[in-house]
Amino acid sequence: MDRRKIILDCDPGHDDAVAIMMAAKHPKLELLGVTVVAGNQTLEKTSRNALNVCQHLGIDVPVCAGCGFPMVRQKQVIADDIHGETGLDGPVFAPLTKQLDPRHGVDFIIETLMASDGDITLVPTGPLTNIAMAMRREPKIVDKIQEIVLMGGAYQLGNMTPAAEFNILADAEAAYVVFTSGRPIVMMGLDLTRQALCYPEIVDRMEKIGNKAAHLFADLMRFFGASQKKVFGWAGGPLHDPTCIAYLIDPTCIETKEMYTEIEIRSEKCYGRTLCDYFNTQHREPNSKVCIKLDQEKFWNIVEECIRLYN
Ligand SMILES: [Ca+2]
Repeated sequence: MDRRKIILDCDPGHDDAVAIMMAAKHPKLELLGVTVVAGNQTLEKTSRNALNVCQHLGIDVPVCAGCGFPMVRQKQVIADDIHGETGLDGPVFAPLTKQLDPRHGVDFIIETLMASDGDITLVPTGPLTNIAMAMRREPKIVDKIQEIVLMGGAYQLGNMTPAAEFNILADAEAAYVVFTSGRPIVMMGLDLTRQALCYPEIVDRMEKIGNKAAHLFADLMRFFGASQKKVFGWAGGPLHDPTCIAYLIDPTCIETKEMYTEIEIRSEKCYGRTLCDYFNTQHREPNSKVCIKLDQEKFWNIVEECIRLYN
């Protein structure tokens, strides 16, 4: 069986950390590298978090720091209310010895795609700055991208503003570049990821597996669940980013609908909205598969399967 080659571009982040955990060992996937972007916290912190997760779980792939600032907007939005001061509050890690790969994340994406046969899927689970910058710096990469499976946006309600989801709001211009690139996009928006609520009984179920990944999952999710309760009033935290990995492992766990999706970058109040044309009112060729429904039983089984792959 061919393993699907992926580059995970992330901003860890609790749910990003679980996405790294799931992507690294599954026999259906080949994780070529992790590129990091500012998002849930500053680039310095998200890079450190990515290294900590890889070191802790023995994941031996290059980790490359990318962009620390959005393409156009002046201010980096972070999510310290959800992810804490470090961006990955909760677990305690051993002193860090794993180092960043010397390549810039954008260069890593360009070099890896250019050397490929067009068989690499990009999996962005943070703001889209690195992906958009790579597309602008070397437009020849665009045709080399097999598919972009991303977490971001919403066809219904936002989480940072009534209109916008965090990853898209944090760098809407970058999202605009990606959604107008012409490459196939699968969008895990909040409508989908809010169906992946990690309730305490799920945390207990995974923790019982008893290996280092299971304990890390539990430490991450207990902190994350508590923040989600404080901010949104939910009893479980939505495991946003891992839905991308679950989809890559078994696409039948998620129902999608083809839509034309545009990114709003000019409005003051709706900046960062993903305008998904659910009813095809504009009669445009769809540019995205927007995810609608999660098979929760399958999803949690995939998460469990991934955790069990560790010693
Ligand atoms: Ca993320």
